[in-house]
Amino acid sequence: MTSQESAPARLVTIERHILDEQAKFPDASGDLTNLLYDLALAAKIIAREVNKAGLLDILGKAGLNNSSGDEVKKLDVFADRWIYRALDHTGRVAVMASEESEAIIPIPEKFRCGKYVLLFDPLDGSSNIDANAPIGTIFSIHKKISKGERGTLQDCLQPGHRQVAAGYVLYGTSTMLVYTTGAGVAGFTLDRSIGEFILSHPNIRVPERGKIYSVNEQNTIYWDPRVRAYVDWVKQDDKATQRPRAARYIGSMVADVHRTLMYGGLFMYPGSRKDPKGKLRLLYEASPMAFVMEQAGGAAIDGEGRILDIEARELHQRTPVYMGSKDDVSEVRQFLSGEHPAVRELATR
Ligand code: AFP
Repeated sequence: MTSQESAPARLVTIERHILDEQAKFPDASGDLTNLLYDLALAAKIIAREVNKAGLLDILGKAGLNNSSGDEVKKLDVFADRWIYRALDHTGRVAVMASEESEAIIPIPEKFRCGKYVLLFDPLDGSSNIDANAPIGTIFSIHKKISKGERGTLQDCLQPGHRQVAAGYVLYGTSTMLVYTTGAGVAGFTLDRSIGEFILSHPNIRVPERGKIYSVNEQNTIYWDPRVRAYVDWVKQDDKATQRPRAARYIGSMVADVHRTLMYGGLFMYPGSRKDPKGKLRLLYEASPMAFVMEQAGGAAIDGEGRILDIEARELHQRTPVYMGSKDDVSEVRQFLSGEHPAVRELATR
């Protein structure tokens, strides 16, 4: 076999893929394409730091708290700054918002504003950093809707179904970037030797039914009895409904949702007596991941309706999350609404 014969049919870099996608829209200015490039570049820089985190004295607490009161580690700060620096001067973004900042992040006056709005969680799952467990970056892109030149809070508080693109970067055994622009989901793996994200998972589809449930069961005592009933039910033995299901929980949303995309199943972070809206943030976590999940053929709800239809009232709003395989989401929805026979039984006991 010659070396030409053994070479893969076509090596597609993320740049090539984004450009090919743009070509489907003859009126596209290229701004979104370039914005996604910029994010991919920031992701490579963050991946580099995440990878040498154990070697450098970058680990450890920065002595700050983010606006949601969580502990901030140095790598969060690093990731936050790099995403900002990759985008602030490009003329493509009108305003940004980060999970790490209390208020919106304006574009400096000296730079031109563009037509896009970027919301991001720079380093999600950061409590896993010291354990070398997977962490991720999540991003959500909207079009600016306010009238003036510079973006406003109104631009950031749009419902998820108006996103023009969303995705995440998973810093795990390898670094992957997964994104959607509303026409399916594609995944790219970073080839460190050439510094390029290469298309490794074209057209990702989540299985319609999964065998895994993923939730922090420490919160069981605070859950609504219907959530408890569902989690008890998935552990029972019944071949016909593919039970018992396996439990998997990393505690890093990007990693838990990525596994759910690959293998199917249900990832959930329910509301509870302690935290009625759960823990996850609508704009930085739930909404972009819901867009990806739906585009891969799955579903994402807050227990009642689509996460993508939730009206955002504040930047750091939280929402309960149930996302994954369509059948699994519809099953948990039946439990939560009280329609499932197993819950009706519970009510008559
Ligand atoms: P950290 O960034 O503080 O580690 O939080 C991660 C996260 O926001 C999300 O990625 C996880 O799914 C969720 O919190 C885990 O929360 P619990 O630790 O309460 O299970």
